[in-house]
Amino acid sequence: MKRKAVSLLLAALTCTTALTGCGGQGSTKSNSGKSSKETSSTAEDTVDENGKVNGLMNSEGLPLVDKEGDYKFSIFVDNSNESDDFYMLNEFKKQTNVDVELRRFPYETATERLNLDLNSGDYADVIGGWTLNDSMILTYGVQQGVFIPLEDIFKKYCPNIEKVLDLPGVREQMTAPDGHIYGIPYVTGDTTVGYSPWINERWLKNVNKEVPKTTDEFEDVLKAFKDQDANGNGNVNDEIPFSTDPNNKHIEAMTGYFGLPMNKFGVAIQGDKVVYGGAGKEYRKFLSWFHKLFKEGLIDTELFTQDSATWEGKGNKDLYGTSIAYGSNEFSGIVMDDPTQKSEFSALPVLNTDKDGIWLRDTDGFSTFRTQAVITDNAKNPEIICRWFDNAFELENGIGCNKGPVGVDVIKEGDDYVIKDISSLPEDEQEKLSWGNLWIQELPKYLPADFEFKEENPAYDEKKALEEQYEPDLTKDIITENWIPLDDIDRYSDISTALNDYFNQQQAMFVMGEQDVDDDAQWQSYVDGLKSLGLEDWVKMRGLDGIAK
Ligand SMILES: [Ca+2]
Repeated sequence: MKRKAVSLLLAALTCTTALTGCGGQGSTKSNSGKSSKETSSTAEDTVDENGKVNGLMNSEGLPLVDKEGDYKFSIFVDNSNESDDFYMLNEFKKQTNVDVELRRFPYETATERLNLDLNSGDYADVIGGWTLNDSMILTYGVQQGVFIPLEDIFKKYCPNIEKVLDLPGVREQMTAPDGHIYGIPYVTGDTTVGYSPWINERWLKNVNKEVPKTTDEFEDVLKAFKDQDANGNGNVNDEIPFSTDPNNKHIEAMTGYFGLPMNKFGVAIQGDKVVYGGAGKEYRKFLSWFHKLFKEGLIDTELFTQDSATWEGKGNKDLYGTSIAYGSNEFSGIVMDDPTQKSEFSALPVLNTDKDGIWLRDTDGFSTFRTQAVITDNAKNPEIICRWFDNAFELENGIGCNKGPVGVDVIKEGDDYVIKDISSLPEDEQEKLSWGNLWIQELPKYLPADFEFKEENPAYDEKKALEEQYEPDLTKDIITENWIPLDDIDRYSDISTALNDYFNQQQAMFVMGEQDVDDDAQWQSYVDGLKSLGLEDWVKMRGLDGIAK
């Protein structure tokens, strides 16, 4: 579910991604008046003799306002739930006395609706979900002041949000180029290794091979898979030694085996620099090696043409020796989260670690989404809204939003939170406690990244095993996102699309041998093609340190 959300986010951003921190020096013009007015908002707060901030909010503790109906705010969000009845939303109303009016639209129509709202001036007090992006923060926040700066309110009233901002790199990621924070941070536990190759251990046994440690040994194993009846069905010709998830092929990640760990946009880590790697000699080495495997019949011939269903179907028929995937469950045909089942696949080790082999660290164990909720200048008493979110970030409220309310389907035992089996509850009760009905999952919530539930029958966690295995061979740093200067956003987006299409199309041609990666003139022509699409400008806007040669 989270991955779906992330892919939506990426789509919405059209990869407004780049390097470390935001800083994004200068670039964006700030629209003078508005920001300075809003910056002083908490300085003008008054506290009366009853301890009320601005005549309404209790300065400490719960409830936030004295009685139900004293304060109400609206939230615009993309969400396709059947009803407005969210378990934790009701809990928060009891805790805070604050009412929420939801304006929910499915993702497909939310963007258009939000633009209409913003143009008409009749927008909600809070805008949240996957429809926001960096460009909107710059336009409606930095330039127009429709979204208001929140950092002073956080500092004064929101200890839980402050703790989240103090996590490594989060405040930098959240801070817009004008120095203000416009979003309520959404930080969520994430994997350090996204997509990676998985290798079939039963096949390895059947062909009498050890787990490979180098690209040569790997090639040797793939050949054995191809030449023998590795799946043991009596047919020596049906084995597909190597395949990959068609929507997330990520074969360029294997450039890490040759010393240049790279993401799917070709952005790579080279020592302490972040560079464009798609024109680099290591990527060329990888393509040359991978083309050789292709030529030897070791790679799925449908690699560049199949859809997900085809890929999964072949996996379910036991035809793969290796495949790249987020998790092997996606193609191995076993039932996910069933503690009695462990996939026959395990993580292929990072290859060539005796030389330069290294793998890209995707996250530091958590991801920061910086455009998940903003407060608009239509909101009265934005300090109440910030504290409402701050209260949602309390540990047991975070547990409630993520897994279920404590005392109902999560039980506290000592310091542990144990997930309770609720399958004996009536169906409508179970329905109320389902993930999508707990909380508007498109909005920020928070659980510490290292928080673990205690499960009575924990399922084998292949992802955790993978992370532990890869940890010594991961890059120290991750690739992060910068703020693309507002004036550059359209051009950046156009070049990104063109570069991406070209990179993928040329990759397929090199792998399949439609052009020769080992031919200097053909390689140079590919590199020139990248440059003619605007690679050099793109690298500057993306804040990279250069282009790997
Ligand atoms: Ca066979």
